[in-house]
Amino acid sequence: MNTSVSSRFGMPGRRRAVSLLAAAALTSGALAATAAPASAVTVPVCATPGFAAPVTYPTANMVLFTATADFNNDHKADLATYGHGGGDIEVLTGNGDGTFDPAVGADPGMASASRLATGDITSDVDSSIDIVVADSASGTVRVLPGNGDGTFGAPITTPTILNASMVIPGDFDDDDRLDVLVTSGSNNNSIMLGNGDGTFKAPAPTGFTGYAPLAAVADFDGDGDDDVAFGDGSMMGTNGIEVFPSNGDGSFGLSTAYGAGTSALFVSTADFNGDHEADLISSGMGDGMVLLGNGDGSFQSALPYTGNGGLGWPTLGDYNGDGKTDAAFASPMGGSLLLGKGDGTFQAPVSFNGGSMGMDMVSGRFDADNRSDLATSSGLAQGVSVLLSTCGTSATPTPAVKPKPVVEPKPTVKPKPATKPALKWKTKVKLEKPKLEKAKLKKAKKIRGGGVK
Ligand SMILES: [Ca+2]
Ligand SMILES: [Ca+2]
Ligand SMILES: [Ca+2]
Ligand SMILES: [Ca+2]
Repeated sequence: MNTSVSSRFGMPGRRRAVSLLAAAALTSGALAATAAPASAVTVPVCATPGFAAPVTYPTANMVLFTATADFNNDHKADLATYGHGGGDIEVLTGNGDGTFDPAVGADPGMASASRLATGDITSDVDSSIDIVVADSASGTVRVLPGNGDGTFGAPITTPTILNASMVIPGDFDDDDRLDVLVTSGSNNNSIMLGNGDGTFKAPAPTGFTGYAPLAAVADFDGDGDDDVAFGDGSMMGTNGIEVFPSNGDGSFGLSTAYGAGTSALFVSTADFNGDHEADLISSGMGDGMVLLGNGDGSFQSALPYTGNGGLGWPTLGDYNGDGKTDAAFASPMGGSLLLGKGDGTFQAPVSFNGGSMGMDMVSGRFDADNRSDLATSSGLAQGVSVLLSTCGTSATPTPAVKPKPVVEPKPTVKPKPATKPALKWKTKVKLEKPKLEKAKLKKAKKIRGGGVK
C-alpha cells in the first residue's frame, strides 16, 4: 500500500453519494444514504439519536477499509473488508436484523488495495454486485465479479495510473455501464470507461491534477452523465472545490472553483436540503462546508459546519430517520454525529462511542428500522465493528446468537414527491437498495433524457 497521506487516512471510495450504479456507496459513499425529502416523510421524532455499543465481528485481516452492499441478492446489506495481515477481501453476510455471519475470505490475491467500492461493474454479464479496488502494488484496477450468492469469481484486472489510490464508480459516458474515476496522490486523476465485463478502457485524464483523496461523483448538471468534484487536495489549502462537468464521452469541460473554507481535503455528495439536487460536503483539517447544488452544475455559497473530529471525511446517511441527510465522522478518539437540519446546516455535533475506530466508516441499513447504521474498521484490531443507530433505546444484537429467520421485514419504501423525480442520484439509491439500482437508474436516465429536472 502506498504511504501517501491519503492511504494512511484510508481513501474513501464513495463518492457519489449519489450517482452511479454503485451499490455501496458508493462506495459506498455514499454512500450512504440519501435521505428522502423531509416534507414527504412522516416519522416519529427520535428523542435521543445515537448508536448502540459497537459489536465487533472478527476478520482474518486488520481491517483498513469496509464497504457495504447486497452481495447475495437477499435484500439485506452485507459487509466486505480489506486489510493487512490476512491480505485479502473478506465478506460478512448480513442477516437483516443488525447481525452478520462470520467473515469469509474472497480474494487472497489482493496486494495493496484502495478503499473498497461496489457496484455492478459487470452489468453486461449479470446484475449482481461486484467489488472494485485500485491495487497500487500491481498498478491495476481490480474487479471481483460477484456471483450473486456472496462469493466472487476470479479477479479481473486492467492496468491503471501510477499510485492509484482510490476508485469511485460512476457512469461518465451515459451508456449505463459503470466506469471508474481513479484518483492518485501524484496528480493524474483519470477516468476509465467500463466495458461492462469487468475490464476498462485506458485511463483518460480528468484535467484535475491535484491531490484528491476523496472526490464526489454525481450528475450535478442533470444531463445524464456523471460529473466530478475535487477538493483542492491540500492539507493546508485555501482553494476550495473544483467541479468538472462531464462531456459525456469520458472527458470533462473546464472546471468551476468554489470557495470552501480552509481545507477541502475530502469531498462527498448527497442531497442535504431535500430538493433532489446533488449537494457537496467538504471536510479536512478542521471544519468543513456544505455547498448546495442548483441542479445546473452550479453551487451556492459554502455553509460552514463544525464537529468533524479534527480530520475525517463524512459518512452520510439518515441516522435519526427524519428524512434529512446527516453526517457521521470517525476518529480514533470516537465518533461525531451531525444531524442535518434539512437546509444544508447541521445541529451541534453529538459524540458517540465507536469503540476502537479506524478512520474508514460506511453507512447502511443493517437492521429493519428506518435509520442508517454504521460499520467501521476497528482500528488496528482484526475485525469490523457495527454500530446500530438508536433512538434512546439500545438493544444491541449479539453476533453469537443467530435469530431464527422470521418474516423478513420489507425495506421501507421511501415516499417520493409527486411533483419531482427523486432519482437523479443513481449512486445513492444504489447504496441503500442495491436490488433496485438498475431499474431506478434507467428511470432516472429516462427522466433526464426528457429534460425534466
Ligand atoms: Ca445480502
Ligand atoms: Ca459508462
Ligand atoms: Ca440539494
Ligand atoms: Ca437525519
